[in-house]
Amino acid sequence: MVTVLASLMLAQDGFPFRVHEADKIQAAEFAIRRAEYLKSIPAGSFALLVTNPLHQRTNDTDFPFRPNSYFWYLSGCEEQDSALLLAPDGITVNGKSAKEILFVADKDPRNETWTGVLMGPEKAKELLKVDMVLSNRSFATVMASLTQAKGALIERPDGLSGAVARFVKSFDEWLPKHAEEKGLRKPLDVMRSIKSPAEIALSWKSMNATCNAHKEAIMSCEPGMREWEIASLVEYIFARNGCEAVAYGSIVGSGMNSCILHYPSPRKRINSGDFICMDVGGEYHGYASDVTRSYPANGKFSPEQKAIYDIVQQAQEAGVRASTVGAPFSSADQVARKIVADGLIRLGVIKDAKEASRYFMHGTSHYVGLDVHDTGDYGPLKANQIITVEPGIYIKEGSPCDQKWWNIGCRIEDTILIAQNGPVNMSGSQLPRSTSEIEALMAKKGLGNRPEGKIALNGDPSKLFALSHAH
Ligand SMILES: [Mn+2]
Repeated sequence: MVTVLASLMLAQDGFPFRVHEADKIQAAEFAIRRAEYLKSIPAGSFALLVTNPLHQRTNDTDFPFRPNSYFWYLSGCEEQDSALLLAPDGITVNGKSAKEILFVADKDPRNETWTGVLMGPEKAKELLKVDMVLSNRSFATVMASLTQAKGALIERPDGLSGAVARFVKSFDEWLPKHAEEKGLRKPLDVMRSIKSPAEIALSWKSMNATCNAHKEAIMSCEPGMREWEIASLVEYIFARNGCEAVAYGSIVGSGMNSCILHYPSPRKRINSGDFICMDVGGEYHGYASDVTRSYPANGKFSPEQKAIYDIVQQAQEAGVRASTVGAPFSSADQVARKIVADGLIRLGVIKDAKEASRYFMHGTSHYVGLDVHDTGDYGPLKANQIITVEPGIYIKEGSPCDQKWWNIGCRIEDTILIAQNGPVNMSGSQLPRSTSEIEALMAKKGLGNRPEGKIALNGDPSKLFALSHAH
């Protein structure tokens, strides 16, 4: 319920503001990004970036707030109800001109009692070092006064609410009398795809937390557990290692669920003999990890599970090797797809390479950054981009092959830094991949096996009911 306050407690330096986390991207780096991006905005135009609205979960409760990635990338501002205006020829407010204006919520003691301390414009200017910071209540007036001929709202959020709804409304009122500046998002997409040293450092921390969580989950897994026990354990280890959030909903699918690519609700009981596909990643100060490991619930690969796994592992390693500076974005996909097809033919699962897409139905790579599916131009790979390599084979029950292969869903995914000297496997260097390494890890106990973590039901609930009707 009090998610905003909870995240404020991470703050250091005695300030209750989240921008003061010691190892976050510094205000100076955000200023460099804004200056760089301003060069892509033509004179006479502006770019408007708004943060995400708050989304309701159910009555009086909201989903945890997450800033919009484009907005965050250029401002460093993590507060709700904020927006950023960038215009290379300046915007004049009260006789002063600025190329960058950040709008934030005013201080409001009543509101802050419920949802946490706000910076207010003055403190925001000091902390975030944006040229001009104004109250978000002045947004509509500033927007209506803009003389620029063209403008763009970089990303239109859905489920509009609060100040974000008002920002978008003001933009929509401005637009019909002016023109939309197309193409302002692409240069930002490309900028975001090339990571700075500070971003790579945060990604590395995100990867550390994620690999730790994978190891702990693999060690802890035993038949009889529920899928969510593993998912919750993973998320605790993320938090324990500094991640504020999950980068995406944790995927822990056992048995038939291992074949559901984005399995959303891990509820099934895990049975001995089940194969598990676990795709989980933490978010550390905004930076996502995306890592998948697949393993047998009982700690021993069956011959069929091992045969499928070995093909995926071979495909994945070839895909990683193909991910070099200058290579087409699809290089990893091409080599991985060929190995998967050849392997499935060898096992007799398919007869022709064309059938392979029935069992390997997703792409092999995507960019990773502030978003788990991050931005980029999907052109030749460039130094300091971060991508995944994640081939898989998923053989659903009822597939046209020997039923000994059914319900094996296997994906191996690592997050790779495209370095000048070759690919760096950020997660794979810390986390077992071969079947023998995974079996050795599963032979150990993990945090989830500690007996004191599990309690017996205390008392008889039916007696409680009797008690409440005793009079
Ligand atoms: Mn992925």
